[in-house]
Amino acid sequence: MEIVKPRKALPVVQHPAGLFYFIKEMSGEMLRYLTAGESHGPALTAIVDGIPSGLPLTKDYIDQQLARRQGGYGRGGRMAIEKDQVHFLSGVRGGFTLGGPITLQVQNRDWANWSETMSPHPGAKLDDRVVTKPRPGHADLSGALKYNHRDIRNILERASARETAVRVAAGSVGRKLLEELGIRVTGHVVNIAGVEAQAQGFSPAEIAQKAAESQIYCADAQAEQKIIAAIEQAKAAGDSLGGIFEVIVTGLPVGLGSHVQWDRRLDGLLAQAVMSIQAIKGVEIGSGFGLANLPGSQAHDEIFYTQERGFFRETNRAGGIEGGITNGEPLVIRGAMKPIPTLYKPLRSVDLNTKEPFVASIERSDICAVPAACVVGEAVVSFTLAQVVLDKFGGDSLEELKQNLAAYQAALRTV
Ligand code: EPS
Repeated sequence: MEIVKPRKALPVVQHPAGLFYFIKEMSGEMLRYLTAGESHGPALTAIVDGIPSGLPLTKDYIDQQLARRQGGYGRGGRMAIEKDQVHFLSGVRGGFTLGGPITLQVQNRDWANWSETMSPHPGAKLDDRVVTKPRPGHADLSGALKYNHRDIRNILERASARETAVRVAAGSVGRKLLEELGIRVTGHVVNIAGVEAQAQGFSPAEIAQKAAESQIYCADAQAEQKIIAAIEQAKAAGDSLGGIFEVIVTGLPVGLGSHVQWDRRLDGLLAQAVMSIQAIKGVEIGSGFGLANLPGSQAHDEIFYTQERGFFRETNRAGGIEGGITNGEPLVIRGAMKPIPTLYKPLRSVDLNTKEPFVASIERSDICAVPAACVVGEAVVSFTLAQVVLDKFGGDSLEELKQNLAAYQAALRTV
């Protein structure tokens, strides 16, 4: 354990030897969130702790993001039931944050159909809708073994990507904070089922506009048609499809994250955030895996300087991060989503209790949720960036944060 000079009030622990130690404040710990809730429980909840006071925040702002997450061609029957909306239970008054914990709640409309099965009380119908057949690709089997459950429902309810609804709500708070500082987050789908979308030559604002007009949040209308046809084909075949989304962030100051410690490197923090989204199997920053194929002379971004622009680059293969630190270029990060493992065309598996092989029964499912994952990607990237912004600039009110950032930027201009 490392002893550090406290910057803010830090938790103090009693050391076994009787000495008091300060716990090292982890990167991002000033701002954090937790989520709670089951897919067919009454609601999903998030507590966001560490947002400064004075941030304008409305239900409409968050609901817009929730609606985007529910959209996208290829969604299944559940989305016809839900109409996600946020309820503020604490931390916001008159459209502004107060500086205390913000509690966000998204109710599950499907709860009406599950209230007896999912009841927390001893009278719950626990024999209802029991799941004993683990689906390959889900948390079903490993979760049931680890938590010693005989009914896989006790795992799948929490493992479900339904949880991402409230993660988008929490991420939207981070996104709003970034917007106030002139930082913009744009997401778009760049690949579904191997169909590549071309967005070269478009600015992030153009990409955002084109993606907003697309049924699959893709900036390439030709690719969109091919992808919709592929989703239709997969649906007819009882199959599911994965893909890749990209998040671009502009307006980031130089110097977020740090090279000095492994858990402060921003690329690592972002990769963890994106990888934590259900069904994500790969993360890439900038040219990512492609860099492995290039000689060093073609893999880096040469440095230029003019009085007018300061330091700048002509290319952005690093995706805006060098040495774990933002370099002033746009952040570009991609997440690869595997095809949803709940299939109409089931895979072979083995019953948890009888150990008999079976072919899974058909369950309601989405065919493709890559557009939804893109919105979740924007949310988790926003939250992580809000964490490192507050880590570097601090401030208990938005005004103080803005002053701190402005002073840093003014100092940078004198370099
Ligand atoms: C999910 C299974 C489906 C999806 C769900 C994620 O739900 P259900 O089991 O109720 O049909 O619709 O996604 C959402 C509910 C959502 O809001 O995105 C899963 O198993 O992960």
